[in-house]
Amino acid sequence: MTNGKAMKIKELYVYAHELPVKNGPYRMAMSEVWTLPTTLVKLVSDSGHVGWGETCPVGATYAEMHVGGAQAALIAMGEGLIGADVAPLPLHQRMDSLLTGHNYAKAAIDIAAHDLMGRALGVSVATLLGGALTDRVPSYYSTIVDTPDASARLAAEKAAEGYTRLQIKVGGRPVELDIETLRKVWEVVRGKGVRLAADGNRSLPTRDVLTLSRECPDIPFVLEQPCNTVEELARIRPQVAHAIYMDENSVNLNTVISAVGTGLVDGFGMKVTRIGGLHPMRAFRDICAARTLPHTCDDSWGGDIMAAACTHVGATVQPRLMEGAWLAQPYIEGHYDSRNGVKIEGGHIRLPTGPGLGVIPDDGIFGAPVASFG
Ligand code: 0XW
Ligand code: MG
Repeated sequence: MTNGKAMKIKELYVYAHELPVKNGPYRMAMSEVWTLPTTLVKLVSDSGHVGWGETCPVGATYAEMHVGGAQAALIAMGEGLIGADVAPLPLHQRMDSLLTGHNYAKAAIDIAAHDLMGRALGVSVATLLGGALTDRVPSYYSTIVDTPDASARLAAEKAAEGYTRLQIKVGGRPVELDIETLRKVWEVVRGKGVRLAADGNRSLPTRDVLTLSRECPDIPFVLEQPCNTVEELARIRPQVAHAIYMDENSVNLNTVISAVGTGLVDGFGMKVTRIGGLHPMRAFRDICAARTLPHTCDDSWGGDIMAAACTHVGATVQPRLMEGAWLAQPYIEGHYDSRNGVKIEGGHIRLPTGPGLGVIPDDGIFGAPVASFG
């Protein structure tokens, strides 16, 4: 119990851990990755409670995030966070007073603080975020950039497993191949209640997006982050028939507000760490709800801590707007928590039970910390 007193951070530990890609590589339009170094944060409060956070960029070129940057930012803030209030508003204020930007590093602290508060109060992180609307959160499956036949085979398999949404990676090759891929995928999933996203991961010239949309007028995919910049999205916006979702460009709440306010996009692929953690994610969720915009609640990669964070916030999204929580779990061997590891079953994720994130890493799994404070 906290007896109504503000809890302060007493100790902060940073750990490094490697997550090899099962059956790698994971291939997107402009990058492929074989193993992902992840960064874990453990907070201990003056009340003796513990909380875990995580941040794991999917390589160095997916977005403006880098494992070395995450660790450097956490180390830069470490000493200044000792004595800070774990409640999200004062905590974010303290982090912003120590370092500008670096949302993806601050997110690890934010997630750990939510976990700690939930455990101290005996409630789940979903409860702290406003309350779960479901205990079974939909995930979605993301293919890699592959041949049309291989993508269609996988799409059929995943639809049969129970996924209600499939994200087909496109880009980095002649657009004709992407068109053929989307056609073949549609042939096998049509009528099965599966929503489709064509994710270009910033790679397509506007010319190719226009061709893709023009050649597939009958396939109801959303175009997820097809081009590199906000300006390119604005240029194609009036010319394409397909809905547009923003992913990599939505780097903070300010960008989100502009994109929503100007009607630039129809939804978002959102990453908990890119936006700065669960506290800003809650504001993002509510902004989207105000304009009836669907969105995902994922991260770019990560183990059980990240998976639990995505699932908890995903459970608080109105189901009709919830596009799914993508997890790296199908690409990862094993779990941090051998009893309560977060899993996708039948395309859905059971909301972890237990206070906080509901996931507690097994003892000693991350070895010695790379940095410690307090
Ligand atoms: C499919 N994801 C959630 C996993 C990779 O990190 C990329 C990302 C996306 O939607 O771009
Ligand atoms: Mg995406």
